[in-house]
Amino acid sequence: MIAAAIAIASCGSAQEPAQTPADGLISRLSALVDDGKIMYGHQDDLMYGHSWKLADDATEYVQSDVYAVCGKYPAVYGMDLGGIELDWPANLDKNIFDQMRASAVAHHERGGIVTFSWHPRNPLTGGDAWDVTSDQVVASILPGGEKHEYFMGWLENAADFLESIKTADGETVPVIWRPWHEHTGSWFWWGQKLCTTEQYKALWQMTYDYMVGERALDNLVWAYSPGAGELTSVEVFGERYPGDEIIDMVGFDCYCGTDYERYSNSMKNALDITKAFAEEHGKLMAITETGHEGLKNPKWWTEVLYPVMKDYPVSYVLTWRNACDDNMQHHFYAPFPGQESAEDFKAFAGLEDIVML
Ligand code: BMA
Repeated sequence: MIAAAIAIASCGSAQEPAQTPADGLISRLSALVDDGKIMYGHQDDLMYGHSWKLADDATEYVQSDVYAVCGKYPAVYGMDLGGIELDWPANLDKNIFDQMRASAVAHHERGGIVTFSWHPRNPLTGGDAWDVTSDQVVASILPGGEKHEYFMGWLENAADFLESIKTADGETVPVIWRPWHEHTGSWFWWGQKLCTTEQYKALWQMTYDYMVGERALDNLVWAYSPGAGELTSVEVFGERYPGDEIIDMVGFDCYCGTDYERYSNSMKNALDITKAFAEEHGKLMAITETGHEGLKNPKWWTEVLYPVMKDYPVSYVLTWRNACDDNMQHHFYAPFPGQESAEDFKAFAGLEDIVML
């Protein structure tokens, strides 16, 4: 357990305002970074794995490919809200929202940290998050746009869900909330070529004003994460940054192909830029998404990933999901028993500065 290492900072004195769940999480994250620790995270870890899927009626969240390999859970558990906007019972990757909520609580109660991204569908065309056929989508949902009222209903659904993640005692679970990610690329409808800098920033402001201003959600740690491929400078990193009043954590998404040297270079570049920006703005930093699809290098964890990140003050590194669908058996980013990088992952998870649960 990491409970001792990431114990929640004690509450303020009687005169000070009570600490919000988000403040408590920021304190935990900062303490870990100060201690030189990096948490390992895995997307959808408790929902399914390479060859299993949680039963629809399951109420316990104990199965995990990562646990099966090393006997420990990831410290950070990522999930995605895609589909919540349309009242779907399950998200875009078939995870039942009620089970996502319950597993987030279970993970929190084990001492872990939860993060949510969001791949909402396209509110203008009706397509998915990757539908970039129109560059008017962000414009259409901002105040005054034809889809504004409609989209506010989507934000309401997302806020309802994030607010509803509570323990049996009624304690709201803090989460790292990471909407509008990889916006430096142009593959999502909120991407670089699909809206102007002002529109992108206005989208964040509208999201924040609604969730924090209007709904008073106090459990969100707000994360900003461009795609690493486009990060040529600290200025590019900050170009569409929504502002210090909104953002608590900065990071980036960076994937590894079969050219490991190329990956190391782009990670180093993104880490240097993110670190400089984080220090300048006094923010936490993380590797919000990474991974090597199919883990074809048996030493990927200790010889590729770890060396490049170990000397940076990153609070966590999250690898993407282990898809279980028959046609997506190649799409995995954490090992499972027997996978060729499993032994190496065990060694990685056992390193002194890597935090697991
Ligand atoms: C992508 C892929 C997709 C998935 C999406 C949202 O990177 O894994 O299969 O639907 O993330 O989780």
